[in-house]
Amino acid sequence: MPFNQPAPQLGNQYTDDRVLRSYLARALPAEMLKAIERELLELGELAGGELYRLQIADRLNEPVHTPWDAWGNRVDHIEVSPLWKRAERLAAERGLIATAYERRTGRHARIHQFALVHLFTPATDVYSCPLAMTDGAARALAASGNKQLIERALPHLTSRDPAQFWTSGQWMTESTGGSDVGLTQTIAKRDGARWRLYGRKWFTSAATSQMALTLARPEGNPGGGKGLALFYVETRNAAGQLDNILVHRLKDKFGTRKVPTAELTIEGTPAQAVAGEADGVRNIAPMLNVTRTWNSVSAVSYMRRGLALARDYAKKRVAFGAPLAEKALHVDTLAGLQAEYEAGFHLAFFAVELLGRDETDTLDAAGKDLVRLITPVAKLVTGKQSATVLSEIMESFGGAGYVEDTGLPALLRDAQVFSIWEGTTNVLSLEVLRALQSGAALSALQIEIEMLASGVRDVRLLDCARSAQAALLRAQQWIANASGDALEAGARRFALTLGRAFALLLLCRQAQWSIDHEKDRRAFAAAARFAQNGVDMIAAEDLALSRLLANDGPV
Ligand code: MFK
Repeated sequence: MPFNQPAPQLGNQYTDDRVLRSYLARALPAEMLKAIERELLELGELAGGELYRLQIADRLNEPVHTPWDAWGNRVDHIEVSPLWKRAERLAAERGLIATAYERRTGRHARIHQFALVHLFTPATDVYSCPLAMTDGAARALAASGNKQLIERALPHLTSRDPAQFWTSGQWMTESTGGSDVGLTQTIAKRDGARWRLYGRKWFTSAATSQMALTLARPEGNPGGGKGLALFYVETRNAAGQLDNILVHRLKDKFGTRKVPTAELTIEGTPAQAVAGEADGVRNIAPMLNVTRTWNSVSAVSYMRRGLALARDYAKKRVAFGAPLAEKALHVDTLAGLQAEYEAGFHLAFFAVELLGRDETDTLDAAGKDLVRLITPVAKLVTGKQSATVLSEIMESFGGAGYVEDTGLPALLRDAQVFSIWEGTTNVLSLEVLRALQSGAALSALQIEIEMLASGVRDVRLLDCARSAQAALLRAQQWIANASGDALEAGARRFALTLGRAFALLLLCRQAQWSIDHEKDRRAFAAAARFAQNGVDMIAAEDLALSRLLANDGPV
């Protein structure tokens, strides 16, 4: 009988996730956690059971675009995979969006919602993409104060009834640029009380949504982001057909293969202005901040999924006389990855907490500046971590990790998107510099730093907290002295240092709590290891040398 390696298995993804459970036990009142724990247990069971089996079975399915029907009618039908159909129903029924707007858990509603997101995302092959945009659209519409659109769309976007539930697209990217959105070429022309939009959208994720928020330039407006306006579009007319929207093709992407990302032209699509006839980028910003928070939690949840599989495999896989879980070098490798996950988790959920506090009006102006700072920081740090960790996870399976029908390569391909969409690492590093301009964000961060550090008592944790503070101080000294091109060139190192060092402090807080309340030193081990992994990226690079290197000669 030849040897067959037992496959890695998943258990209940809530029960098994010590990091999520310990965080919720600290962050939520005990009675509240008790009240919502059944939801988490059920979703955790689905994620590790039925959905995981469905993911494996659904592996080769991808969305299919049918432009024409048999009789020559343009239909642009997009059929998503069975997993995604199941995910859409579940998302509504389990309140993946509704939870944040019903606020059954009051000011903790965002923590509650994102705990569900953390369990749901890696179990549904990035169905979190349309959900993120749906949540972002709900937030941007609510922030706009446009009563008519709020009454029209919000009940659908936040519904728990699959028959009523809508998802929303976020149509920003054009071929002129996914980052420099001010170059948008789509034109808005007046048509009585409403508008009609004309243009080509180059990267419309999840093109199956019932509505979208998009940017277009009202005729006669100046160039740049300020001359754009934010528009609300319902994608289908009363007859159920796409309303002057042509889907050209679905993108042939490296990962997120289940996400029906389309190129489309809008050729007179009816639209309503959401908040006036200009300042579109400013008005869509609430949406971006929500989708970036989804991105952070999703990036972290992918690390968790990879680790859950790798840990189970390490117990079962015997090599050189013992299970991998007993091999010192394998243990050392997984420990480094688990530390990245834990630190990323606490950074992402800190952004979640800030979003919640922002929505429930408990933040002052400095607090709002802190949201603007932490949201991109969390997104860029966790995005980078996710791709790196999933690459190592693949390697931890040896050759099996490189084989498609294990389902493992898809994890790495999907994780690679988290640092790209919703603002690349570099674009968000520049956003971090803008967030500092008011001057209040760093002071607000400093208050958080001191509060976190003052709660640490364990002697070895104190060392970790001190190295985090030292890195944060160095980052602050660097930014106080940098200017011009040197400031821009160092922006990524600055943002990563801020994020990783702050994540270490958050991890120290959790570790101290876990020692005190759970007699558990695993979070402590994570903090010690994350400090070793490195949090200080500040370096005095010579820009002239960088130019020589990057351009392979002077330019
Ligand atoms: C798992 C979940 C993942 C989610 C899946 C979603 C899939 C969707 C796929 C996509 O759509 S990916 C494309 C997403 N696109 C981006 O994230 C755009 C990236 N580019 C940027 O973020 C640029 O920095 C930006 C477009 C904002 C630059 O444009 P501008 O016109 O140069 O903007 P500017 O001048 O910096 O800001 C304009 C106004 O908006 C300013 O306010 P004022 O008018 O009062 O001066 C800014 O302060 C404000 N603003 C910009 N970003 C903001 C913001 N306000 C608050 N928060 C922000 N983040």
